[in-house]
Amino acid sequence: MHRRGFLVAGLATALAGSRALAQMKMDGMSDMDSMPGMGGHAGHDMGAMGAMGQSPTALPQGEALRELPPLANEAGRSGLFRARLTAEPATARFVADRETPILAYNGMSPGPLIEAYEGDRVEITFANRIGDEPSTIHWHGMPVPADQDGNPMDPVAAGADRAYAFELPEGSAGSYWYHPHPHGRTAEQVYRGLAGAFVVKAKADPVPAAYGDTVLMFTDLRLAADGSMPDNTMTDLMNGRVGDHVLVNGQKNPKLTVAMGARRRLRLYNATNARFLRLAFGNAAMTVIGSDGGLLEKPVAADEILLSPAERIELVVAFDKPGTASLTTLAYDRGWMGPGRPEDAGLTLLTVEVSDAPAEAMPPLPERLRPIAPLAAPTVSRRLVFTETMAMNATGMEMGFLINGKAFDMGRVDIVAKAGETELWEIVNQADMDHPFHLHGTQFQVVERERGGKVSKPPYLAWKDTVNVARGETVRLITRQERPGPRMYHCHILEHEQLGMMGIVDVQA
Ligand SMILES: [Cu+2]
Repeated sequence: MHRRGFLVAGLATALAGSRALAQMKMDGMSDMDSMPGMGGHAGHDMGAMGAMGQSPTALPQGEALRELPPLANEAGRSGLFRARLTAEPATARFVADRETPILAYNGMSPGPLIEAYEGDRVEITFANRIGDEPSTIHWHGMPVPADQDGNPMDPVAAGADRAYAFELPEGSAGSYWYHPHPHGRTAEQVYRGLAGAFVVKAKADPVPAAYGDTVLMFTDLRLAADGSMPDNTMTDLMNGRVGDHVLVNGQKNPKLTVAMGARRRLRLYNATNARFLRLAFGNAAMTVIGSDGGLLEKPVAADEILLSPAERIELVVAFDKPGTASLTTLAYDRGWMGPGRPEDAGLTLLTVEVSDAPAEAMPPLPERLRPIAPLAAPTVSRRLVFTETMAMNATGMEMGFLINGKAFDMGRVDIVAKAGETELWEIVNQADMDHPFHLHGTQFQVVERERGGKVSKPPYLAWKDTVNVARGETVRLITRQERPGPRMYHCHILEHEQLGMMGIVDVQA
């Protein structure tokens, strides 16, 4: 605590010339005095800094839940999904009398829902019309070739088009998403609105169709009084940007109406930059049926779930009691630097009205969903140590989010791996905050966690591409890259990724 206190107290006075300031200038901040609470006197007033961006703006609640509009398939034949995604400035009306400039895919935020099937070929032309900055589309979690993955080494220039093409292999059904991944600009492009869901459906799905299939995409909105989205602050850069309103499919606490006895299949996406969502469904029973990379082997009942940034989970929720069933947040301490820790408990994200009239009898969930083969014994092991460094030096305040002591360098390969080889990755979090670890190019299996000398096994086998590594925790996972090429691994608190917590594994044939 002493260290943190020192650093935070020194922060505002040391901003000039700091790496963090350079970052903020890149993000469009030209003048520190334009930040509320950050004038020349702010050095001692951490309360003002913590209040930055806090907005009393009220958003309407209780509107009928909007299902994400699907992206139309222009191919006109089965086996091929062909479409165009244009990223461009747009406006949204979160509050009645104010327009909010956002970034949108095809005019929407979240972007349109892409639904394709295992075995399909996907051809999507991306048009970058954001303005004067590069972008990419990263197909988060999807088994696409390295040169189609939209990584930072492969930018799409402002005004340019780029065709992405890949096949969806058998067995790849799951809840993926797409978002920009350009060097140094990912955090801002995402919080301004660029993210969408990509659901790969199984040809034979064991989950009863009567449950429906609804994506709930969580994003995190901060609005200034004039309706605009404020730029990132120092607090945001340290902790990752947490907004004032958690939205579901772009709406605050929307309403879903179901008949008593209904079961609903819900795909929950944490598409926020940095908000940890520990969730419970009051008055309704949750069963986990899937993770980032598709279905589990069998359903697992859950009282609560933790969804860290970029994670997804598939649930079946049983609405057996009449009245109201609410999806709410529980307290979760993910480690917070400095003042301004946001409220995280007691937020209602979705309200479900369960009518008295009984639903038509629903078929039961099968006891087995699909087999998951455990990855074979690893032949290589790697150790990745996450640290945060914040120190004063001659030029000011230096913030670093590091892996094995190094900040990301696009010209450096950190790990050389071999396609088809099974590896054990040990992710060691020696920092003061939780860091959700994401690996591109493949899905992995978590085998154990260790914290305070206690080792625990995960409650079930699952395919994951993102896993939270709590502060002081070590997560061991097994992974295998099937395709050659460079792949990113990074913290999915996007501000941390941008400030250096990322590396490259080069997979060789
Ligand atoms: Cu992080």
